[in-house]
Amino acid sequence: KNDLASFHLKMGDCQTCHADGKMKDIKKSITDSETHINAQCKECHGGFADLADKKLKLDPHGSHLGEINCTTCHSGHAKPKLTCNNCHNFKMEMPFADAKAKKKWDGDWDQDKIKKAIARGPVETVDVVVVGGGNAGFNAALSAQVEGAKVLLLEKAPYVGGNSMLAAGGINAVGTPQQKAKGIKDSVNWFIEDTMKGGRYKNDPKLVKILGEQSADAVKWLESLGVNLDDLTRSGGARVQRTHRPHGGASAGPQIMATLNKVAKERGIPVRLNSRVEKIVLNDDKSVAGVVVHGRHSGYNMIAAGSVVLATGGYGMNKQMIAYYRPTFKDMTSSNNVTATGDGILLAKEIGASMTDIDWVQAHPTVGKDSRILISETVRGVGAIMVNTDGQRFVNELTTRDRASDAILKQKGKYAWLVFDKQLVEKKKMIRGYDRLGMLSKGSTIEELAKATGMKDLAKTVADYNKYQAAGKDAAFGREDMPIKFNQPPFYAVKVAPGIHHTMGGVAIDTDANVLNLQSWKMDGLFAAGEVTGGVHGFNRLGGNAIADTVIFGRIAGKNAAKHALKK
Ligand code: MEZ
Repeated sequence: KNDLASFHLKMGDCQTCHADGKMKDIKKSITDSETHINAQCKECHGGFADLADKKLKLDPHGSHLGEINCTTCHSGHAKPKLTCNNCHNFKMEMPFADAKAKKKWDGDWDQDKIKKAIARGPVETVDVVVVGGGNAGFNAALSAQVEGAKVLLLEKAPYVGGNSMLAAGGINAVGTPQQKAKGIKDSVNWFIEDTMKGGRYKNDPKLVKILGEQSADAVKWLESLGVNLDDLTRSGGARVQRTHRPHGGASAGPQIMATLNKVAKERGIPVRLNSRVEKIVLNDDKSVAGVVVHGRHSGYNMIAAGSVVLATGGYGMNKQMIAYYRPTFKDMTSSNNVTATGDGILLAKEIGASMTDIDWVQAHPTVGKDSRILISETVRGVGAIMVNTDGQRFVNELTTRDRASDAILKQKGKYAWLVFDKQLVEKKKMIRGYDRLGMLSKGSTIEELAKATGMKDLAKTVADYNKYQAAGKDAAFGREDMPIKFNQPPFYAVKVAPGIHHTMGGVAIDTDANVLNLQSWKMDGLFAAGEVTGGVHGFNRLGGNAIADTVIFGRIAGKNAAKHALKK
């Protein structure tokens, strides 16, 4: 048979696993996180660094997913999954591809099994359950533990990270040593004003105030854990450079997530993978009693907890929810992780939580056309211009995302090109990544690039832009920051179109990250942070404010959840 287990028969025989009683032992050793199996894989094969194949242009063992479980892609008797192709479109051969497909373990939520799990009572008790293993979840878990709480983090995917792992940009913060070193004048009030203006003044000002005031501390905290955030760039809608990023132009998200995961491990916080929460259980007095979790191997079980933190992310990959809340975006691509299915919103709604701005969905203007790959706002921040199919600029590249997306959708073909030169490729590791993915068109002159892409007016546009850049004033669109003159070949272009990126609305929270009910009262023991919530970003989120939101409100939620549980 052509499956991984049969292949490994070389090492032993069927009896290695199937001898009397042996399967029982093996089954017992299989936890939902599949830790034991993965440890066994690594015992023979080493880690991903050992498996990385330098000869491959794109190596699945050396990706931004980091050291995820081997079983995320490979399984014993069943067909392997090319997890990368949740977002990419690689023509990569998977070994044992013709093994039989395995039944999905995480189909519908089974109400009958949920009821039975509640009736059986809790199999485990902790102080705080954190639902979701992205940036908000890990920050909540770490903060809850600092308060002395026994914490358990549950993640439905076979790997952690959610949308945070895909975050390319960085974290917005004001008053940091990085801004000081670059002589950037900024203030908390400017941060707040930019965020409110970007959100069309529909944000909750109390939440935005916290975002601005605690942003520098959020950067300091991430740095204290080992994240490098030395670089600064300017994101759309910000009046100064305040997006903090890793130096060398690497994407921020993978670095942050790898660090948080490592620190959680070092601090002994259990992170349980393949574990989807399908119910928040309430006591008769409506206080939180715990959750029902559906584990890939363990099935349905209730876990008792004094507090629950929802950190499940948004609903950008839930087609039904998009079609319902934002029908005009229903056929749009999405930059989101497959995990962004709105679970937390559904869980909270079911027990009477109130929602804020639930129908506000952000389209990021620059997702690679016909792909799910985000071309980071950083690319415009460090100098790229955006032009239409004729090679003409049509918008201030650093305007807010809603305006840039609307402007693109009015162009011929509803797409645009980002154009830049060698300087950006040298500066930004992430751009070299787009090149490896085959997304860039190239020309050794602007004219050559124009010919390759059919942008007839590109040479004139670039010449005009270079004049504005030299004069320090964009006479065409009022772009405030023009860091590069286009004069270093080769020249590059990448085709982009708007894609669903962030769902601004969600569970209503107060400044302590308590979830609010329909009467705007605190729901006793229920907290939430990050993209699952609404109110922080209003109708439009600024680039760099998501990581700020997830770190700041993740920490607030974790701390308050712990205090609440410990005082019970
Ligand atoms: O905050 C973001 O979503 C962001 C900065 C994205 C990006 O374009 O890199």
